[in-house]
Amino acid sequence: MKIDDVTISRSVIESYVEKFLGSLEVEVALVGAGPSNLIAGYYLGKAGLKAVIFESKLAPGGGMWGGGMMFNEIVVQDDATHIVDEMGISHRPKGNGYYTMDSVEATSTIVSRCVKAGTAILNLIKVTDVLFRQKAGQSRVSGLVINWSPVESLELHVDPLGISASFVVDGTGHPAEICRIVTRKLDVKLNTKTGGVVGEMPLWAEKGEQFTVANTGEVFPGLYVAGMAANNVFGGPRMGPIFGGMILSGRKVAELISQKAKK
Ligand code: 48F
Repeated sequence: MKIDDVTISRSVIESYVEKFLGSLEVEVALVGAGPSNLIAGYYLGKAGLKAVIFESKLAPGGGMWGGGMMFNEIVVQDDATHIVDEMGISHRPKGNGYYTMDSVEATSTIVSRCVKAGTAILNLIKVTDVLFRQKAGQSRVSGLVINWSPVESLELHVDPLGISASFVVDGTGHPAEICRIVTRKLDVKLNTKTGGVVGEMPLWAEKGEQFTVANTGEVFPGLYVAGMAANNVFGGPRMGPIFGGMILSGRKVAELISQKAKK
């Protein structure tokens, strides 16, 4: 077979543009391809919702690849092993309901399952702002403002593009970037005890794991939080290299949005 460079280029550009155009008007736009949003993307795709994840870095997976202090193993507890089994990730019992997973196998598997379920991941795109509109007399987050990550990191003066979404999920992890943007730019209150981003507490795995799942949900009309962002926004502790909470949070946000989308 004769290989033609221009055909390779055209194929890449056409397929990417098709994927990108398909992401301009979605039911769910998820910010950050960490474990919570990847699991959410998998369940949203399975439920038949049109969803897309924007990830600012080259590799999706967030803080899951590196295990604990670069020992590339992570822990999952009994509560979440049914989801890990559904994904097809191997795990080894460590006693008392704890299991370890190879973090590379776990991360690559959830990335793959998310995309194969129909949720596209657009990497190297940074979300820099939200669309904010009135709908039925109510202010709501109704989309995202995006730009190529290198444009942002090089501080190039290039205008971004907007995409529309019925639901936005802040899954940006520790920084909770989207909630911070909303509180910084708009005169609105989040559904938290202070009305703003309360701030993350020090490490306490047991409390942090429960807190993540309990506080996953809508924080402002149209804006949801999942994973570590939920702990930061609502003022819960971090948890270190245990991932059951992230996994359950991802599934919960997908369920909440799927139920609302049906209405
Ligand atoms: O931090 P991250 O892995 O989010 P998570 O799903 O999981 C947290 C755990 O990894 C770990 C933990 C568990 O014990 O505490 O930290 O809550 O992934 C967040 C992703 O969001 C991307 C970022 O590059 C990372 O991959 N991200 C952050 N800000 C933006 C963004 C942005 N403005 N636009 C696009 N992507």
